[in-house]
Amino acid sequence: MAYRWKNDLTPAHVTPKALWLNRRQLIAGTAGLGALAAAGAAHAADDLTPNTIEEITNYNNYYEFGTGKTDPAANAGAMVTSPWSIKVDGMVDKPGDYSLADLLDGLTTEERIYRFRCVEAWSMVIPWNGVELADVLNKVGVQSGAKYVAFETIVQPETMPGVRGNVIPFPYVEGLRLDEAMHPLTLLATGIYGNPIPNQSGAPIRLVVPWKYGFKSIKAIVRISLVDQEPPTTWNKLNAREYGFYSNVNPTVDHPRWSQATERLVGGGLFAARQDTLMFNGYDEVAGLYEGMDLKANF
Ligand SMILES: Nc1nc2c(c(=O)[nH]1)N[C@H]1C(S)=C(S)[C@@H](COP(=O)(O)O)O[C@H]1N2
Ligand SMILES: [Mo]
Repeated sequence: MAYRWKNDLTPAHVTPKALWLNRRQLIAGTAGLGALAAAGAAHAADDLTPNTIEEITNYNNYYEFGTGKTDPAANAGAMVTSPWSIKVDGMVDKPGDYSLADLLDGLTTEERIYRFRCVEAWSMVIPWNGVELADVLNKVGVQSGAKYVAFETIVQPETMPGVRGNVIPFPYVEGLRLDEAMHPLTLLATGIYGNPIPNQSGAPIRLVVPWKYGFKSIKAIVRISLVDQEPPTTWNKLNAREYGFYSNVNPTVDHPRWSQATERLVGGGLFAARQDTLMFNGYDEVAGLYEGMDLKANF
């Protein structure tokens, strides 16, 4: 594993022991002791204490289930997440309708403890389990003309009150530039705290792009398309002035209606000070993806 996990893996002492063992087993079982040693050596100085599962699953944005922060927890229980099929199409060698198991077969599931920063200026720390999106893309074979990856969420009106209420246009869609999608920080998450990802958090599979605002991390993915044009994205279509395609976390580019310089850590307590928001949410290793780009114009 050549990649350095700056800011991502916490020391064992902040990870509950059962999860730590679980991670060791996952790593040892799939990639051997070399990977285990690399992961151990990569423990960064930055101690991220994950939010509790209660915090992570009771303060959500998931407009298919309503616009309130507790609507997803209240309403997502009836969502049908099995069987699950993902259409892979566009500029790929092996297009098709994959079952979730087939798409992930043979790939390494890892634990990644990431900061999560919503554009609304709240944040959490979430211990995801998932595979690198790059592994999935390499498996289906990206063709040379592809420049972007487009994603689509399931539309399940029977179980989704927000879809029936038409609160925003559905399906929810998102997209990444191909190099962003291939970056090793970019995950397709299938779990949190070592358990299958809860419905309100994006079951059975959702994107996690830790250096971008949370709305890029699309939930309940049923379609992944390799395309050569920048794909439409839900919040950009709704309000292009407020939500750009890139949406990299950037404390120097304010939202038109609020500052992005600081954030409120969910679960930090009533009297906790706001914390400074970091460029790229602290994931400086992605800076090279944007070299030469004006990040104020391409916000
Ligand atoms: N399909 C879908 N994906 C979505 C959303 C949504 O409304 N629908 N909300 C986004 C927003 S704004 C955020 S901040 C994150 C929230 O993820 P969380 O609820 O797991 O914290 O999901 C993103 N993915
Ligand atoms: Mo968000």
